Amino acid sequence: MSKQWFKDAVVYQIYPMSFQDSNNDGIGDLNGIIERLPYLKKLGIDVIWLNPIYKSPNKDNGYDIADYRLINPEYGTMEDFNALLAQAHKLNLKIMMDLVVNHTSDQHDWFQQSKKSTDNPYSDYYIWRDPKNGHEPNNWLAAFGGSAWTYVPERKQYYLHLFASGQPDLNWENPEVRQAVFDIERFWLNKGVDGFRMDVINLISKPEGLPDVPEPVTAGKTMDFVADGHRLNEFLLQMNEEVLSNYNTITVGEMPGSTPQDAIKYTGLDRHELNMVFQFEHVLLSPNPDVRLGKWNDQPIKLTELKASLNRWQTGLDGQGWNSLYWNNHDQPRAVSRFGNDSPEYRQRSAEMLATTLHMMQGTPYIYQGEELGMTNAGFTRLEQYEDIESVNFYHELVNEKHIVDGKTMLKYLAHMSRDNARTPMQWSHNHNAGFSDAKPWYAINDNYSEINAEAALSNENSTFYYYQKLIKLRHEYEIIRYGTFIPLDPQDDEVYAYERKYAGKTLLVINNFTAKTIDRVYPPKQEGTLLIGNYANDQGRKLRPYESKVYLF
Ligand code: TEU
Ligand code: CA
Repeated sequence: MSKQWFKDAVVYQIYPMSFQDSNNDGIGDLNGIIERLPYLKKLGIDVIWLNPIYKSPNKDNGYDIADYRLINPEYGTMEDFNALLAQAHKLNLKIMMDLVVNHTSDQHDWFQQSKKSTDNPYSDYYIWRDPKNGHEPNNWLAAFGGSAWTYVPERKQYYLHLFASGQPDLNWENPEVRQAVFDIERFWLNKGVDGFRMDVINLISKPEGLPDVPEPVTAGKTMDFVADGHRLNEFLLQMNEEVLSNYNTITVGEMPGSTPQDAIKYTGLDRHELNMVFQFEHVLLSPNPDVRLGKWNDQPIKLTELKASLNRWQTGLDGQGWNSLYWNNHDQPRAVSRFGNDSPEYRQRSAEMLATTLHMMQGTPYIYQGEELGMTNAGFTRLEQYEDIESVNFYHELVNEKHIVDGKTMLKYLAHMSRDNARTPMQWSHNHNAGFSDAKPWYAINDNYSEINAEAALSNENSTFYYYQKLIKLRHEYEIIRYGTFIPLDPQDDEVYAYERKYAGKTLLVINNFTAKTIDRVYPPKQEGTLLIGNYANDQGRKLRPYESKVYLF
């Protein structure tokens, strides 16, 4: 297994809007992040992934960029950004930017020009098509509801947007568009940023001729149909050759719908494309049985299915590609609420159990802000509490327009799956507004902040924070955790997730009880050796207590 620094790293994801407000306008900002760098250093992470901080009308919270070279004024100035980068580097922390180049905002100057006529310098920057029999050019559906096409009278044409209408897709077939993207990358890399997380990068090459999706039931089907297009490898290779290979970067491709086979193509060392994929299979395992409802459901994922999926990625990429490891991010519900048990009794143990399961795998672990405190879902019960474009649009589409589901049920689905669950402000202390801001925060703070907060965690040596700190330290210390081969144990067991890692004659045995019960398990050939980490005191051998985790080295 070849060794590169990104394989030894642990990434911490910051959603700037909700991390720390420094000037008391209720919105998190860059200076707020600077204030909290010592906290991240203490946790022990290596890389910070910043969600988009560029100028944006924020229809999709920064994933609609109006200018790639400007900082959104709400977050501060370019000077603030330079200071953040310098401070981070001083602490030996790297900064990874979010690069959103499948689409721009409709407010971007390129689009403002492009939509004016069919013959201007930017007319071919986006994907324009004539109407077909007076209608949309094909049956594709947008990820945030409705058709993926919007009509513009000036051009008498439709433009494609796989997400909201305010997020027109760039035309990567146009070589000028590719050069424009490469220039943006150089701009940030020349400033000294350490790499990019590339938003939905597997959607940039559209299928030739833009044919109909065979079964157009959901936006998800459209996305799967478009994903991993025939020119994707070529575009990524060109990007690598012309830009990335000239810098020492970390590059992560966000790739909904990709398979392990696809991932090897993008991250294989001999391929010179990307360092790692950020895949979606395990977070999409509980779709609604009614396909029209897509991801909206309130059901837990079956452990055997979860194991099968993660095991397939672990063994599939071993020695050939590289995984990102994550339970949650700004698009997913909180890990402990979805995969663990967020009741007061089991919240801490199950959060630590999930962390153990993930951090002992092969790949680069990602911690989403607040996960290290065991932060939970928001607990919203009314539509007015939601802000996310996906949640709000789908409520209206599925409840009011299509009458596929009733409002009460949809609210249950949102409480379980909405992206807003992860977007409530970071809980720093039990003080007013959880120490996030002195002003009214832009978004509701979870009621449980007086109990779950960083200050409390830091003053308790047995907190989840210090458990994460220990996991990170172990990864940095033990090559077997970073490079060991992954061997699944007992895939049929629907209560325990156990696996082994093997490296240089050593074995790591990782055991995780996913239930609230005390159960009994024996893992041959031996369950002994040194206990590297566990979330209960006094190892009881074959007896596994509720949400117990333990890791042996022998
Ligand atoms: O997400 C891509 C994506 O496909 C989804 O996770 C999507 O957000 C949705 O949750 C599917 O149900 C990326 C970003 O992470 C997300 O925040 C953006 O909204 C999206 O791309 C568009 O840029
Ligand atoms: Ca602020």
